[in-house]
Amino acid sequence: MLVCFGFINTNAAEAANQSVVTEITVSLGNEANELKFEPNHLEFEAGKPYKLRLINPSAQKHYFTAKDFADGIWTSKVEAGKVEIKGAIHELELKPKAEAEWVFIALKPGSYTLRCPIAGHTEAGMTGKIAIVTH
Ligand SMILES: [Cu+2]
Repeated sequence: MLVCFGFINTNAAEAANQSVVTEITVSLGNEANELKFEPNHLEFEAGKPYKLRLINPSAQKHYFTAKDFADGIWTSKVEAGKVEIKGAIHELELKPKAEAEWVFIALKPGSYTLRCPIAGHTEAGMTGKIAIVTH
């Protein structure tokens, strides 16, 4: 599944979108404890701000690991519970029922790999693709 978060039809719409943070939710695992990211294809537009909401509805912990992607964005902050972390980050671990928000601007166009490095999870299909595109 390809999820495209851009929806630009006119220059006016583009101008209106400039200051709007696009929110995206990605689920790490699910309530059935399947080992996958939902969605597992993400697309961001270079130069635009995003709030990536990560949730873990499953009964086990998972990681959101995408180091090269993390190097291709400018992280403003990560918020989890009452904690706010400023600056670069490469990997997030989410315990069962946890959630976190990653606020960043997509910068470097490219195709990046997402995975959960917990033993057996990548092998079981807990992987994804992240694209940063230019329009
Ligand atoms: Cu996992």
